[in-house]
Amino acid sequence: MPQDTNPPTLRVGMVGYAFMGAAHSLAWRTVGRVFDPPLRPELTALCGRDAGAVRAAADRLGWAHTETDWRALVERDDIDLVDVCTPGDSHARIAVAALDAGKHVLCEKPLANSVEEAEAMVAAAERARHRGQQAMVGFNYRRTPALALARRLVAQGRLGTLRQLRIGYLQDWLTDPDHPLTWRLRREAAGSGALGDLGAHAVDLAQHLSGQRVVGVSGRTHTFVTERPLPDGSGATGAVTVDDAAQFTARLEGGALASVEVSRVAAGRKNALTVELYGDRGALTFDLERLNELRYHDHTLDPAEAGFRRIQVTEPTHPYLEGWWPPGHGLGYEHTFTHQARDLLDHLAKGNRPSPSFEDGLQVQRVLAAVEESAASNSVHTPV
Ligand code: SOE
Repeated sequence: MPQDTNPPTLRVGMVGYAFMGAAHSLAWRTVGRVFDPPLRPELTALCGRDAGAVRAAADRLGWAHTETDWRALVERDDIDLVDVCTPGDSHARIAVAALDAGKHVLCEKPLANSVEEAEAMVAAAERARHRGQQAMVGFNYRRTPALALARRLVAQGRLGTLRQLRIGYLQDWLTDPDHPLTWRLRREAAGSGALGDLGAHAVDLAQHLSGQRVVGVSGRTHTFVTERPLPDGSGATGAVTVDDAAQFTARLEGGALASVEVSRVAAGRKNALTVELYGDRGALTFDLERLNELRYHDHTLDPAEAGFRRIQVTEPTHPYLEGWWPPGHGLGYEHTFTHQARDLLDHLAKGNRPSPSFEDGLQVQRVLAAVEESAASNSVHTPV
């Protein structure tokens, strides 16, 4: 629980206030009430294009000032960190300008819409680091306590040599062909579909949990609904230019094999992120729909007694749990963002490079681009 001291402040400016903006706002407000961060975030200014809407969002989410132009936000003298929660097509512009203006940056995932944009962001982060500013990309699921525990167990060798990873991230909000053609369905705004949005989490988790980079992929993407109604209600339709679903296999540098499946058309699956890790000494499984649990199998035990057991990840000795509730009371999706804020504040206070860095975000982008290339080359072998 927080101590009664007054740490220095970190004045935050945020661009975007929809789903992710709301999640980040709650995190910035909560982090100092639960943990004891070395910097105290101040919700200084919120930016959005519509003056009335951004003011209403600022009042609701607790921001002091508003801006309608992100350029004005990044130039403000009373901002230390810019939090980028906009669609992917503006990440690079805003993050590079903010870093060049001497601000720290937190940027939502995926880092960018292309490898080129991500490279420019890494170059800006490198320049900024020499001046003392840091950049981090927001892969929030790393901060789910059960997945942080999974990483700890893998690093301790409890699974032995990792052989196979299976990661699924399935949603169903695009199952209905009448779902409108919003920005997430347009390549120029979103970069890609389920692959970039959900596959980015899967790739980051595969690499983060295993401690190994992806070195080769073979993939397939598909758009099941190719035309959707325009969001203006006119009745006209437009072309969907991103994938609805993607599947790929990958080889990791340590020799493990991974298979990844992502979808926005998996009827009945709302936000089903599942992770399975298999090594020669044990295995772990996780399901975001039961996010306070991790299942662990110790393969070194007598087979007569071995088997998956459920670890309830709510002990104060589990990652991030020391600040929260007594054992068994459980956390949710939004807490991952609070943990992200806590870790970032720690890194900033120590002057460390935060993790995941923009370099990590670029690596994920390269893997996603390789999957798209593989899918486009469509090397299909027909059974004869
Ligand atoms: C939408 O598919 C979305 O909000 C993603 O953009 C998030 O990263 C994921 O956490 C939940 O689903």
